[in-house]
Amino acid sequence: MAPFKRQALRATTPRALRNVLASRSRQGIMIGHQDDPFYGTTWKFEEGRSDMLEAVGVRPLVLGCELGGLELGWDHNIDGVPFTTMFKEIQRQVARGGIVTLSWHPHNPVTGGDAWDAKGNAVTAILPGGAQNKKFKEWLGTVANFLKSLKTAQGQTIPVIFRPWHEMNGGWFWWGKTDCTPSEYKQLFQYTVNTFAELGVRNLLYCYSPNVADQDETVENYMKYYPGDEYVSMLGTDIYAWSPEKYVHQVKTTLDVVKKVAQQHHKLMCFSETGYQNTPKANWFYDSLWTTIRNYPLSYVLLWRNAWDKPKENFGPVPGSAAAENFKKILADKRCLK
Ligand code: BMA
Repeated sequence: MAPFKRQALRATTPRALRNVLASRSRQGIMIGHQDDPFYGTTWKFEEGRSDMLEAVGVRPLVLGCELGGLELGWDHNIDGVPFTTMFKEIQRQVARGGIVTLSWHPHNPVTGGDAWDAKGNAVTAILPGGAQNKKFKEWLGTVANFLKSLKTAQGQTIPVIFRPWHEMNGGWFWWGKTDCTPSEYKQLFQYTVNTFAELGVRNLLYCYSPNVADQDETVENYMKYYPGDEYVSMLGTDIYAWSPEKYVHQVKTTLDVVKKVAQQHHKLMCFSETGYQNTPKANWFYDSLWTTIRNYPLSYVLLWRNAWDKPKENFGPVPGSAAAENFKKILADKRCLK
């Protein structure tokens, strides 16, 4: 197989994107970083910059962007990123041969609080027949317009990975386990996919991404909220090193399950979110993260954001740090696509 080379993404449909991801995942794993071109640990909104580029010499092959706030008609997302800037950076990302994945932390449609306001039986309220269904449909319409607008400078459709309603098996989001049942959750996911289809959104590959399980992951537990094969193209998992001593075990046991399900259901797999807050162990990126995941058939691993607004929220390599030096060992590995 010819060595991997970054070339402008030519895929214009989800199916073509799926083929690109499948073929790349046979060659190796892509590295992703949330919000990479927007801000870093010591800067924000300076065009051309990237913590990852400055720390380890390459831009991430996968760019994660956040849509929260779009549903309310804001011109910037919940982390202060203007949607016009996001649009431009998405174009640049695919022109460089990169991939885009979108997360969405929408506000609570019942209480008006943020995504973490897990109250008000919001999922029941937004499904058909519920008191907030009309409002939710409008929200989906606003988000659909942004998704449909994603085109290259030459006017070609940009297909992206969309990863809505993530970490549903945790108790912190209004679509999570404390405030909705698995059956309601599945309806929410299906309703989102169907409504976007009705609204003419044709550029999404959907990703399902539960949070790490309380006990060792099992197929049954992982699939508890699964909306069905027709609604999902990619299987992910979000695991942070909140308990660093457990991390490697958690990642292995979970990825074993994700791999099994992905093979059985013919889906792509990714490590949809990870990181060790502020990476206090200099060898963590290579010794804990990379050596654990490198032999899985992962499409990519996405490190969460290096937040400009929250000093503790630092998950990618930071320029000049010992952890960034260690990160370079990942890039030197043949299993890493660069
Ligand atoms: C969370 C945190 C928040 C952020 C949100 C959306 O995990 O990083 O600070 O607002 O993601 O990006």
